[in-house]
Amino acid sequence: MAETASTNADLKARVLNGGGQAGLWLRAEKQTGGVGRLGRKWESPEGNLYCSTMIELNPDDPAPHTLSFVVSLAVHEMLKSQLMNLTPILLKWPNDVLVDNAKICGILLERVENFIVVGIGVNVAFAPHVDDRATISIHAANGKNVSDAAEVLEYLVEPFENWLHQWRSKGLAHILEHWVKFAHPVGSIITTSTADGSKLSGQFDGLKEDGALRLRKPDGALIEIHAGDVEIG
Ligand code: BT5
Repeated sequence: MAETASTNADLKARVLNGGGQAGLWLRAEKQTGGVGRLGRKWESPEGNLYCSTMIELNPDDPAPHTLSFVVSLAVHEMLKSQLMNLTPILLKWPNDVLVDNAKICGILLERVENFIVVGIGVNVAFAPHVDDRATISIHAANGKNVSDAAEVLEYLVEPFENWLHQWRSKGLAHILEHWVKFAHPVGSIITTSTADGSKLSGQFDGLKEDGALRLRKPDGALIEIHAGDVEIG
């Protein structure tokens, strides 16, 4: 579609109206009300990828919030093809994909009934300026031979379906094993902030088997973080 407020909002409404359909993708050329986590804004000018899909949960699936690792791995694979392996791509807990330490993609998971609506924004042509972090686009990172947003989605769907299948058939441990290979290394200094505004710094100590982040504080104490944001350094 040409324009919408938010592709996630559209698919959530669709589920609520009884139109939930696993595997359906929706893409908009631009969004007038793009959203991030915790009510934050997702800058959505024309030229970038804004898309959402639906996953219908099965009783045997791993915990739904761990789909953030599935989506990050799929975006990582798509970006590798777009950036021709020239530029470092880093996965940052829980759902960020960084290129040259700048944010190139945002992932939003929202549950409605028995569906998870997965929203993915990728900066293709433009890196919008935001106050609180560095941003980058595929175009800025690559320079030439850049796909347009519709093509980028084509490069994303197959890895997404593939990692989703592995999440279901091989389990979360398998997904996390791959995720950590592309993430900030164990021992990296990180600062976590949680929704109540509290911050903690220490060393990244890997992931727990449920996907929680382990943070080693300077006094040696090990803390588990289940939700929040991470800054590297
Ligand atoms: C996210 O939230 O990163 C999830 C963004 C999901 C966007 C997709 S687009 C398709 C679908 N429809 C929607 O309405 N949403 C989804 P969070 O981790 O909370 O990060 C939000 C923060 O990223 C903002 O506070 C800014 O600092 C930064 N930001 C906003 N727009 C950006 C952009 N285009 N590129 C890079 N960073 C951005």
